[in-house]
Amino acid sequence: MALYLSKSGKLLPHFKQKICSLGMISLTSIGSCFSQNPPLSPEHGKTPYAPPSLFASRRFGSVKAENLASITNTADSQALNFPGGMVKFTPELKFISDLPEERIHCYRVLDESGHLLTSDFVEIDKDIAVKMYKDMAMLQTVDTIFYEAQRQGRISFYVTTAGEEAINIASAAALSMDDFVFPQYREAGVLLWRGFGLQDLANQCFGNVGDNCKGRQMPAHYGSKKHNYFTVASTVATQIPHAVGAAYSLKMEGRDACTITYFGDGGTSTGDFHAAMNFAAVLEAPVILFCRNNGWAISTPVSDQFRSDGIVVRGQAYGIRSIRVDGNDALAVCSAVHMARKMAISESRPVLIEALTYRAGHHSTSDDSSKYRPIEEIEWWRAVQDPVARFRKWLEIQGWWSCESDTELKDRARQEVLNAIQVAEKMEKPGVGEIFTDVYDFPPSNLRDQEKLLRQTVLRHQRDYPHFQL
Ligand SMILES: Cc1ncc(C[n+]2csc(CCOP(=O)(O)OP(=O)(O)O)c2C)c(N)n1
Ligand SMILES: [Mg+2]
Repeated sequence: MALYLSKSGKLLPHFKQKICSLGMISLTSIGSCFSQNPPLSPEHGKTPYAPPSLFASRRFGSVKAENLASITNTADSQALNFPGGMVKFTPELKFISDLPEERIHCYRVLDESGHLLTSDFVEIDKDIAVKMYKDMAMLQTVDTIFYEAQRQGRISFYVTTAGEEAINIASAAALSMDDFVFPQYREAGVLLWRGFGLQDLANQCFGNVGDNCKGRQMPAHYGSKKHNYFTVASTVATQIPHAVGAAYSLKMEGRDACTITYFGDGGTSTGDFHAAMNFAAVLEAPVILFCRNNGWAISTPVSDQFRSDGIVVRGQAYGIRSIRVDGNDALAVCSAVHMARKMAISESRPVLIEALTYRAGHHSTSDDSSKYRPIEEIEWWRAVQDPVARFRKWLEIQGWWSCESDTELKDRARQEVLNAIQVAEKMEKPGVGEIFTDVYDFPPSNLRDQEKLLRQTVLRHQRDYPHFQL
């Protein structure tokens, strides 16, 4: 522990505080704050040592014990010198309200017809904008065809990103490849943006020898070390504390990178979410906590999950800067993540983003959402709030996209995805023995016994396990 802390103490010079006013912080004011930050040195290990004061900064100021006497005698007797900082007294017997008079507003850049509503956003150039649109359209195609493949019995499970394409692609576009991603399971687009190919996606879903998870994961539970994308774990919200811990280690190493973790509204109903929020705030970890509030946790609506004004208000409760954005507006998402990343790294702090969106598909292939929500609700979101159509309209207004390019893109995307599926389907499955590799150099006796038993079972019932390679 001592070594751990002394190591992190050396990094403090990289994370000098900038003074920003508390309260509302606009994109423009953040931008101007950044220029005050010293650039990170590439040779982090060689930074001159500064006395460790791991969390020197943004705490409520506390008064040292040796100064207590002078405070009590001279200073404001209407304040309590509490260990967590000075607190003013009040003669009013008044409780803090449970709900604010007005809900936190939602930051939006594009209206439904693709027109700009503000100039307060991070501009992107044509190449990036067109790639964003192409990847969003590709993600839709992948979802449609993989979903159909599951319905045809070719893969066992699938989960789509339908309705959340802007969250996937626009957030990915605002990150650096050095940033580490800790996904829930509805963020395959982030991986696509980073260069994980269609064949890689298909191989994973078919669990064949080309799958870098060696067939050990459920379909759509991707992971890629090369792309700094941690493997999806079905257990909701376990990735949030992992992202905070990893962010803290990036900070200790003085890396010019942050982590981002995605989770749904349902994820915030877990203990892991709250523990992670508190750790992130106290450790001042450079992590972006990205909540996809899509209205539903399988069949549980958000109104049955929490009574607060959504997720965004929890940021302040934990001492974390936060923003609510329109998750179906690619420019709003991209701007918010871009600024959050800057704040996370240059100020060494966590940032919470709540993106309002809608799960436009079923929860997964194991679900039928028409059983618990009105079809009209789904149709309205699909027709009026489609994030891909909205971004396309903006591209067309910019003169960067046309009907012809759209038709060509979608035809090609369909062909490429179908081709990837056909190739993946024909590839062999990994050998049975692979289930037992990669954890121990020398597997313990219980695992060796299990492997023996498995091989015997497959041999005895070969007709039931046609794909098992012994
Ligand atoms: C710890 C845990 N509890 C319950 C489940 C079952 N489960 C799987 S997904 C899910 C809903 C998650 O909803 P949300 O976080 O809003 O994500 P969304 O599916 O809406 O993207 C639940 C309860 C689980 N996988 N893990
Ligand atoms: Mg949800």
